[in-house]
Amino acid sequence: MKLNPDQISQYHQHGFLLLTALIPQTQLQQYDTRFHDFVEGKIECPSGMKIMQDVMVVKGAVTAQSPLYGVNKILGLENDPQLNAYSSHTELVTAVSSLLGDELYSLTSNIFNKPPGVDGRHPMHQDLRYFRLRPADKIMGAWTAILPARRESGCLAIIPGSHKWGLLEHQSPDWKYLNHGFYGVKGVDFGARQHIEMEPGDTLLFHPLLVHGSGRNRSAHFRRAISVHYAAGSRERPNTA
Ligand SMILES: O=C(O)CCC(=O)C(=O)O
Repeated sequence: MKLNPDQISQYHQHGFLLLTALIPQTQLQQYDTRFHDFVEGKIECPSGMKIMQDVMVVKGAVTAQSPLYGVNKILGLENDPQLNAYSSHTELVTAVSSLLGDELYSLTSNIFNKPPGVDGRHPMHQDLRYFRLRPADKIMGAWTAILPARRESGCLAIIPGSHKWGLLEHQSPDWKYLNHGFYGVKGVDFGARQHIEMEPGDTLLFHPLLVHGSGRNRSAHFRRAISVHYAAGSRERPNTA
């Protein structure tokens, strides 16, 4: 889907753009079935793919009633053609190309699974904290709901315009159960936070400096999404030699 000038200026102004019903249900179903197959051990993970357990399950605070209830995310979808098909989905790539240009690389890709019964919060953070590539404007995240994402089930929350704040200091929040590698921004007032409720197929494009995170799943349902971060061909890797 080629973005129109209004959508492009919305992205630049607010640091995000919500595209409703971008990915069709048939595709979402395929990603979801594949996710189940990996988590349930029906197929082996290819190299580079990792299934991460939720910290509460790892620490024994919660007993997962099935493998699906114990998984926080699958990362590294690139070597599985069926899940990697998401990052080359024509509608998504065309939308992202409207902002980053035609030469795109996948930096990271994940399926985020937020089961009922675990804390599962994702602290408010900026994705650039995790990337060495620069400039920030040449990187973009895409996050598509596979299952409905409601406030009650821990949908994404964002602070509009925060992509203009530069890279903020991050720290490990003082939470009893914090999933591995999760950091949160320090000293930020979350009062302007907006919750982005999404239907399956809805897709959020967001700038890597946009402050965002997600809350606890207080519902009886899973919240699940597939995500990729793109980098434009014209980005640079800092010389670390
Ligand atoms: O899915 C979530 O709960 C958080 C995702 C996120 O923070 C990200 O994609 O950077």
